[in-house]
Amino acid sequence: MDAATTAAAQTIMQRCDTLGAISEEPDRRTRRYGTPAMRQVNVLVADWMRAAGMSVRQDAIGNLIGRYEAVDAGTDTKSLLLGSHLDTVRDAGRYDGPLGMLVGLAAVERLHARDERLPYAVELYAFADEEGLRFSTGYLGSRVVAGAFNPADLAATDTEGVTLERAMRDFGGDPAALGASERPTDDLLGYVEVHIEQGPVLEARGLPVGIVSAIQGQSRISVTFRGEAGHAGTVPMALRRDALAAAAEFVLAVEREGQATSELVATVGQLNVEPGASNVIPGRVTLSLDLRHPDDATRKQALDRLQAEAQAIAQRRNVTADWKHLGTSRSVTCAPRLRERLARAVAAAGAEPFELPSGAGHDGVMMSRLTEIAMLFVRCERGISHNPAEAVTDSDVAVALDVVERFLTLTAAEQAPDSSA
Ligand code: HGY
Ligand code: MN
Ligand code: MN
Repeated sequence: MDAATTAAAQTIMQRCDTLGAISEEPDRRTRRYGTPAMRQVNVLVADWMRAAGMSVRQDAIGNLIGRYEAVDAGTDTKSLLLGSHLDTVRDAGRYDGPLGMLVGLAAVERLHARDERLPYAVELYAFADEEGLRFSTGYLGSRVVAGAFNPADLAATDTEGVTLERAMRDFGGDPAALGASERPTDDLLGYVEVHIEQGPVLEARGLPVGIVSAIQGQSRISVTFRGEAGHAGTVPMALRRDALAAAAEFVLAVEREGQATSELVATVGQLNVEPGASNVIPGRVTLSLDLRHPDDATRKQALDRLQAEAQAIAQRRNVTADWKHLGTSRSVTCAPRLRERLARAVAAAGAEPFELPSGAGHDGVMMSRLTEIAMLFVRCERGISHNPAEAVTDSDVAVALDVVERFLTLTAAEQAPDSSA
């Protein structure tokens, strides 16, 4: 690897550290949509984009969009989209999201440093919300760009009762302009996202990068069990309508369903117990359900089984179970044409082209509604993610940058008038 690319990779790592130090919590890394921490990272990233020769704008929901114009830009100029997200889960790592956006930024920065322009524009997206931590609605940023935003979500509230609409306005967004933030598709060459693998496959195979074949679909549900709060000392066990005991039975049913259905992953990540006192029988429990599978029909069948099981548990325990659908994203296949071009770029960079599916969701799911998509995974240590121990190496990031730059060159060659694109 040449010294300049290695140095650029080190800058990417330093910027991941800089962004990773910006959090809404003092003792762990958390950046939810629309918070001052997100405003802080947007300011920093906008400065980096402008220094890389990009024009920069913030759209109606707060996505940051940098554009590096084409040579001889005109009305028929095409655009290649790069990007990833800047928000995080709670107690997050520093690479999930920012790494992908920063590799794209570095590729543009190096074009600018060489005073080079491509026969197409490069647009870099720093999405304002992919994880959905604050409002439980994933892909909020890329949904708006893809024209898939659900206006009903404006009424979604966070744990403090703040609506998405309020948070958007406070973040400088404009709910009335969300429709205008949908990206036109007539000039698009595709969307390419670099992201940490968030799994152990590349490390197990000793590969620095991998090409994503498909992104599995997912369902996000909220289930509320309602029983009757009561005195822990006076209500006999036989007379209780314990909402937490019902929820606990359901959590184990979710685990059994995940274990019983091949390739299904089923997770209860959040559980809120009310009133939440040690001497009170829980009257109400709300939990989250995250269900994923490469095949949408299989995921739907598992979801139906779990919904029936929640009702059966509720009936047995004389409580109620309310099932609230928060969001679904279908499985998405990455474009064969872009995967093949990525494979050529990986091989030219001296790495082995290897394809693997993505268990995690990514903004590419939404962007696939606009254009063809491709993703490049970067090996991460022990596959750990959604965890502050998330780790990648400078050398793997340098390979990823090298691959992206070669991909940009191959894309330019395909734009040449005599190419058989
Ligand atoms: O949940 C996911 O798959 C992604 O990290 N939002
Ligand atoms: Mn994530
Ligand atoms: Mn991510």
